[in-house]
Amino acid sequence: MTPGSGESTNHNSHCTCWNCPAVDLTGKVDFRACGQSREVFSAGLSEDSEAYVLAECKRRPDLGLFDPMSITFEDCPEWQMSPYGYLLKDMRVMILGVDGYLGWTLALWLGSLGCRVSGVDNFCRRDWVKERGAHTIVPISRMTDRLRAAKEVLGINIEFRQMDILEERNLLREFIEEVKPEAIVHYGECPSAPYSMIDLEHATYVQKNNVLGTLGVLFMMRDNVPETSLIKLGTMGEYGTPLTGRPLFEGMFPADAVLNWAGREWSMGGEITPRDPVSFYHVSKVQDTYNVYEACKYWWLRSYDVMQGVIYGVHTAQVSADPRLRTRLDMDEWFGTVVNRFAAQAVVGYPLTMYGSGEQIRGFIALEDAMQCMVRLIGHPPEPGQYDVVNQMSGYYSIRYLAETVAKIASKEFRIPVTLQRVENPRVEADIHPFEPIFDKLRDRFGFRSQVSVEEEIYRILHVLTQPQVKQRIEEKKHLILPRTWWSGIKKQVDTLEVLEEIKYEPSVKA
Ligand code: USQ
Repeated sequence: MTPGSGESTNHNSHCTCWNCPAVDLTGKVDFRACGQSREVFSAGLSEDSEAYVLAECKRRPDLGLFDPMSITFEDCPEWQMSPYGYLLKDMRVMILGVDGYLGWTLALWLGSLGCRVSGVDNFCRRDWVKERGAHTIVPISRMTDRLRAAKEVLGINIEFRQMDILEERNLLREFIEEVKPEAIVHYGECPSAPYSMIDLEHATYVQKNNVLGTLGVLFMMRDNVPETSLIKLGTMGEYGTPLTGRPLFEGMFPADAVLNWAGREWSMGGEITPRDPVSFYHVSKVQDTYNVYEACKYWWLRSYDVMQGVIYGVHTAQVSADPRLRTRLDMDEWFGTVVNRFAAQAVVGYPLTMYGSGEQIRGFIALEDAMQCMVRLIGHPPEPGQYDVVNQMSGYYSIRYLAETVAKIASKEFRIPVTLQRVENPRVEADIHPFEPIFDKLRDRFGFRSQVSVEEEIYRILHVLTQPQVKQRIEEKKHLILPRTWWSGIKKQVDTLEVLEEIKYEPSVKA
């Protein structure tokens, strides 16, 4: 993609030092309110009020003490225009989980925009996948080789430390003190619903790792970098798929939402919306939501909680620049997400595995689009004490539609005949349900415009997966395609319910 083409770049020009992580706020203020907006705070500064707040800039100490609302990003030389709006010059961004599918991709993306990227990881994603007998089908390099290649090919230096953010909190604390990140992106959690449903041991592990790991990060931020923004990965799956069909708002009810009961009415505006998570993994994300929300309320931390849809894809300009820079791609039942799995299945002639009716609907986002969203959020930090939620997806589709789309592209562009199958659904999930996600904020407030269509990204995935070395790696793990992790606890491989007709490529009459 051409960075910036057709996108909004001025979404954050009006932000002021009130939002800036380089600024220390000082003064006589009431720190007890969550999400005090600039407007609300200013309104409280009446003439007879004793409250006041002043800013001191760590990057421009010569300014002394000043009114934090007096300088906008547009006016500040430390904020410079990028294809995604203003970004702090050499912004220090720390990525927790930098070795993962998203973490590694984001590190390269941010590095190529001039950010000073640091990252931590304990390589647990590699271990979990290995534990299940699987492997990433797109081969990835060891971290030392990745770092070297990032420097050689893209000129990016990534400051990496190996550590477990839960078990080695002292190391993380030291690293945060040393780097003083201006944004922390938290990808450092176990992302798999089926992995959390294997047995008690796995459920416990996932919840402990995710919830307590994040809790530690919050305390460290309170003590060391309270002005830094936390961009925390949540999931659309926190909301579930309510059968009433009520809209899935972005984390909190909008101002005009009303609860009407027994002839009385209450405003619901600003309250966290109900959650109905769909696995013990998703429950861990709901617990995170409350912990992050509370930390913002108690300590004036600032966070965007990113409810990301199902991610798919292989491509960004940086990961495609060299084989050593590739990010992982999983296709096993535990760590492969559905579109990536379907593409892998198509390549080796395995009937695409739609669970149940295949009519389930989910929000989706391509890797490249997800990266764009993250940069926009980093460049537009929340206000002090602000906890906000974005639903990060670029569209929603049924599983069947996606299977058919993979089949059509495989058949038309790669001459691979593809069959679809319906298999028993090992999960407990509604397979016929209404779905009305609201995902306006990233577009309206942060200027996000999707740059890649589902068809385009599926083409790119198939292009990579049809390479002989990758295809061979799929063949080697073909036996891990059919799921055997049942939410009910039964131990057996799912059975096929129906095999659908092969989707054949029909050239248009013109062609
Ligand atoms: N599905 C199939 N066939 C398959 C695999 C999945 O029909 O071979 C269906 C599932 O039943 C489910 C949907 O596809 O309805 C999505 O499943 P998935 O495995 O692609 O994704 P999920 O388990 O929901 O989790 C993934 C990520 C997780 C993230 C979540 C976003 O692994 O980290 O939180 O997507 S969301 O689904 O919006 O909660």
